[in-house]
Amino acid sequence: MVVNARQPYDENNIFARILRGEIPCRKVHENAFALAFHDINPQADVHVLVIPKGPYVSFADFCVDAPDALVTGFFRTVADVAQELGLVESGYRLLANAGVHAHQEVPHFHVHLFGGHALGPMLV
Ligand code: DGP
Repeated sequence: MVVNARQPYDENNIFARILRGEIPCRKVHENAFALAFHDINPQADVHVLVIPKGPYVSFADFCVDAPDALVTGFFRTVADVAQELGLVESGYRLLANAGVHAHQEVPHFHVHLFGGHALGPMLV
């Protein structure tokens, strides 16, 4: 099932449930803005998801609807997580799937953080 960018926020989506502590995750970092945890189906040696603490389906929803402090705090947290995981010197990749064409599966905005080895070129 992929996400239609115009769908309303589903309070029972899997990441909402992880945020509420109803489903366990391998936590990497948590603060007032975001939660970072390992992807259940890693596509790289390091594959971490960073999700904002708020009801946003897509990247667009987040950028338009979230308060400035949350947008800033979220993206600073992504950078902090990359630093804490030791990825900054070697490099890493950020990716956010948005909507049907990008095959977004979980209807809670999230950033994928990939690293830990030399990554292949971006394929579309
Ligand atoms: P996307 O296609 O961008 O919506 O990717 C969703 C990612 O979420 C996918 O890489 C697998 C991951 N995922 C799905 N369910 C769970 C879960 O219950 N726990 C964790 N840790 N990751 C999950």
